[in-house]
Amino acid sequence: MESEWSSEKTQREKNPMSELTRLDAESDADEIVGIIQSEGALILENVLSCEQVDQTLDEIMPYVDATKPGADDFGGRHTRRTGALIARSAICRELVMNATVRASAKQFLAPWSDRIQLHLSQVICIGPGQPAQQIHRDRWAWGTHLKGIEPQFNTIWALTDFTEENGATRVVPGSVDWPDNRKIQSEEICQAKMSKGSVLLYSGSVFHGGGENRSDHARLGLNLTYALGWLRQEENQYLSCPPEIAKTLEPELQELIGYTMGGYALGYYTPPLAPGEGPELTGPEYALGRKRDDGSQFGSEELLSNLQSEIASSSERRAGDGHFRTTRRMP
Ligand SMILES: O=C(O)CCC(=O)C(=O)O
Ligand SMILES: [Fe+2]
Repeated sequence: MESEWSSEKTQREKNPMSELTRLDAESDADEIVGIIQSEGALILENVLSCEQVDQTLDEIMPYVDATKPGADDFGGRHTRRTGALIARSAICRELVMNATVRASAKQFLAPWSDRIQLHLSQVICIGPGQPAQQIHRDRWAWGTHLKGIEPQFNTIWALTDFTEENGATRVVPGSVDWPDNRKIQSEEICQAKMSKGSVLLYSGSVFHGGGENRSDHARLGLNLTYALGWLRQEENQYLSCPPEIAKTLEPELQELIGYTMGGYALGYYTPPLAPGEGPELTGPEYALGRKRDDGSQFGSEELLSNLQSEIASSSERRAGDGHFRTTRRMP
């Protein structure tokens, strides 16, 4: 695929604060993660062929066309957001499992969790007339409580060209460690201009937002994001992809969307059956027919021993201890 942004500009010849780094699709996780850590975002060029983009559009457009525009300014009143893509689209399942992206997400999030999970799947269709979205951090889905960690690794797959006019994502390179209340200046913002089939990779900590669409056509991006395995997901995967559908997916994808334990004591359930008809505490895999009723257990022995090693090597004081003591009534 040819475009005005690919070819020789793939190399890192750029003004650091005004353009995003562009890498080719064969780049490895080490290189990707290094750049995301320092700059907060990059463009992986020409990951999908035009045919693959067209196939993706064939699968998702019936849902996008039937989607109502957003009901508030943040989501965008001329923007349509369409989810449940794992349940609805075979190609989206493949994209979410993309080896380079997953390896990068896993490596980026590894300091805080062995397990990563899908955080959300959403087509973002920015229509003509949509003003620029408020600049934000995606990690604010959890408020501002998480400190000192990177909770999230994100992708936006361009399903149309992303141009200055049609609302290419606005990004503030290098903003990952700025204070949450930092006012962003217009000269600090650049746009993720890229040809369809390219992918914007960005940290949950980088300031960014959807661009203004001044064109006469829609801008289509596929937002697939990953988070630490022990956090709540932005899109509730158990409802967007319930067990009847999740059963039909490959086990690795089942686990990626959340049908596994998030830690030794995180995510078990009890099927609410008549007395004696099912297990008590068991893992989510049971709902997909992948686990036997072999007795009540939080998580596996392995998860328990991982937790015990983590505790043994953790010497930090519990964050907020002082506040806890002075503001809560203790028994
Ligand atoms: O569509 C885009 O370019 C970005 C949208 C975005 O950042 C969001 O909705 O959180
Ligand atoms: Fe965002």
